[in-house]
Amino acid sequence: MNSLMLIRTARFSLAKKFCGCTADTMSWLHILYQWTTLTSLIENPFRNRIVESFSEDGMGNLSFNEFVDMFSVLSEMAPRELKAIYAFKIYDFNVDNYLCKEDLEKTLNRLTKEELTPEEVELVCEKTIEEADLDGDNKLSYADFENMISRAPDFLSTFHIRI
Ligand SMILES: [Ca+2]
Ligand SMILES: [Ca+2]
Repeated sequence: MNSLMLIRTARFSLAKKFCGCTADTMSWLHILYQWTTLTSLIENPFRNRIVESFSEDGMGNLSFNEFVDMFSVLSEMAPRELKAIYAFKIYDFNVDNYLCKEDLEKTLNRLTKEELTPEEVELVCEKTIEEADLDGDNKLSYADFENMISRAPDFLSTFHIRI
C-alpha cells in the first residue's frame, strides 16, 4: 500500500468515526464535540502547536480538509516520513524551517512537562545540536533532524493517536 492509499484509508476511518457522516453533512459543532472527546490529543503537550502547524494561517484555524489532514498524519497508519515532516514543523516554534536551540528548549520542556531544570534543558539541547548538526551551522535543518530521528525509532510515537 503506498502513502497516498494509507492516507485515504485513514480518512475513511476518520469519516466512519464521525458516525458515517460525509464531509458535506458534518457540522462544525459535531466536529468540535468529537475533537474534544479525543483525549489523546487533548493530553498531548504539543496540542496547540499541532493544530497551528496544520492550519494554513498558522493560528490554529483549521478548515475541514486541514482537520482531516491532521488526523491522517496523527493516525498510526500514516507513513513515518510524513510524521517526521510534521514533527519538524511542530517543533519549529518560530517557523524559520530550522530547529535552533530555543526551539529545542521549548520542545524539551513540553516533552518533559518542565521537570528538568533550565540548566539541564540547556545542556540536553546543546548536546542534541552537537550530535545532530551535520553541516555545522549550529541549528538543525530537516536533513539533520531526519538523520537524528532515524537513530531513535520511538521518537515519533508522540505523534500517534487512535482514530
Ligand atoms: Ca525554528
Ligand atoms: Ca545544521
